[in-house]
Amino acid sequence: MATPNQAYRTLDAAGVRAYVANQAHLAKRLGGTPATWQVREVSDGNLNMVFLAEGPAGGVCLKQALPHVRVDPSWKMPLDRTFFEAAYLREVFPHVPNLTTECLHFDPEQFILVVESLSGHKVLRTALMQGPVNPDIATRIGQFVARSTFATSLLAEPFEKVMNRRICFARNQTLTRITVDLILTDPYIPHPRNHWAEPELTPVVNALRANTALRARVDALRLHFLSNPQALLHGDLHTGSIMTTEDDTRVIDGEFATYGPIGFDAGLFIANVILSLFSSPSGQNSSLRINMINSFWQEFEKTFLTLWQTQNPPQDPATHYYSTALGPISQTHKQAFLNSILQDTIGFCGTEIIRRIIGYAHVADFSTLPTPTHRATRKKAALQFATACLSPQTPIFSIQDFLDLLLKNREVSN
Ligand code: SR1
Ligand code: MG
Repeated sequence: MATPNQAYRTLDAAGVRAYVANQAHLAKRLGGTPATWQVREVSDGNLNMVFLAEGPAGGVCLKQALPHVRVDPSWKMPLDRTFFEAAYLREVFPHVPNLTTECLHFDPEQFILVVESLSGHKVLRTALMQGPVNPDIATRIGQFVARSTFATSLLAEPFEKVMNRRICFARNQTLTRITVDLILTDPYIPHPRNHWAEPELTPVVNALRANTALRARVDALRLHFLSNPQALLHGDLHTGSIMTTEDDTRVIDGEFATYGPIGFDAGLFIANVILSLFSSPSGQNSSLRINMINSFWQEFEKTFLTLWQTQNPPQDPATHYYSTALGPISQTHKQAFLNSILQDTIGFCGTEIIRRIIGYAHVADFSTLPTPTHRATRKKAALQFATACLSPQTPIFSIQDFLDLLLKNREVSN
């Protein structure tokens, strides 16, 4: 399945038109005749080709895997990532139907995935770079993470179902390798994939790498990521994986889906809001971003706990984890579980910030700052904050402690 077979062809816009025309259920969504459809390439991420096809009745988004990384053709890659994205959507869509897209079609020979078109939506990273956004967007992502992870965890289903799904997603090894290398390994060692433009960052990078306590924490997080299959993760929940309007928010791009610790998804989302905070030209948008992080976490915690309290466990008594029949002690155990997710979230948040500044795949957010000096100052401050997130000495026991620390670091960089 993973290597191109004889039938595989990389599509261009004309190929997309012909492909959609050949799939009756997709052609019907667009309406009209294929000759009247608008087809345009909108590839934006690092890995795949993406097209929008629109007709008089509606549109679809078609994504095709390439046998290499889109932004680096010398980096060869198997094609099966589209399979995992389709499988992820099929698993989580029933639990978050208004917060992601439905898989309309998957082609296992052409490695094509088709979902509904979100042509009226903006990428959240771009929206944040352009100005204020509706803070409810973060609340919706809190819902998304709570619902998608709870539903695929042992708290919601008998272990046999969970383990079968784990077997499936354990095969997503090419993209898991990217995560393990790019987020949790490379930035802490000299590696040709790392880069940064500002020479002022070099002493900060050297200090990071000389910090043995920090490196031990990252080591522990890497092991934790690979050995704690708490729930099915999106696996790449940055602000480029979220499309939004004022009142509608969808999570896209679940190709990195894998079982892992829930704090990984939460940490990546929060880290990318923080990158936006450190790169925002004036301090005026800080409170919006702080509110977003707070709302995200409050909603995540509330929704996850409510699902846990109210969902009738299946008949199997072996799934009654922290049963409410245990009285107050069950609450204590549930809260301890949520607290451990917060600790994971803070750790993975630190690693995501670091890799987006000195690793392979940077973020566009800092390009809104006017000069290289401004960019260096803010990136240094973000790295200092990430270092604190990964320091065993930093006392962070609640989301409020975390936000206080963040504000302190942000103020210093002004
Ligand atoms: C080679 S892929 C680099 C990055 O792009 C994806 O969106 C993931 O974030 C990955 O780490
Ligand atoms: Mg992506």
